[in-house]
Amino acid sequence: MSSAACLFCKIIKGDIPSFKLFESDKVFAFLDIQPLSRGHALVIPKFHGEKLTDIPDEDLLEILPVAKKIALASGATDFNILQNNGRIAHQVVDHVHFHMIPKPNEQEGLGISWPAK
Ligand code: D5M
Repeated sequence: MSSAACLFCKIIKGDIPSFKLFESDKVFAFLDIQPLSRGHALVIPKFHGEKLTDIPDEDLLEILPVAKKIALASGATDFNILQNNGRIAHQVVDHVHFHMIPKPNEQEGLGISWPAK
């Protein structure tokens, strides 16, 4: 799929609205529209590529620090970082994305207050 037709490229450009959490030259992060838990976020490279293997190393290097920042800002002590490649691996949107999925603490829940600072 070309970058022009890509849903997440349109979100990066602002042509489709999102709840933005973070933006830099290479990285964009926003809330997932179908959250598996409160605060479920997506961290994506601005570089358009369908799979992890399509993304230059220098762009990938900036992803995990942003996922870490957003995980910390979520207040979740427990969370999953997940990245799917290909239909068999449950990838639905063909622009590389890392899920940050907070796991609620049964006693305290999630005290999330977006946007991340
Ligand atoms: O996950 C793709 C994820 O993308 C899935 O959790 C829903 C999310 N999604 C789809 N459209 C949107 C919009 N418009 N805003 C925010 N989030 C969105 P995958 O790993 O490909 O299965």
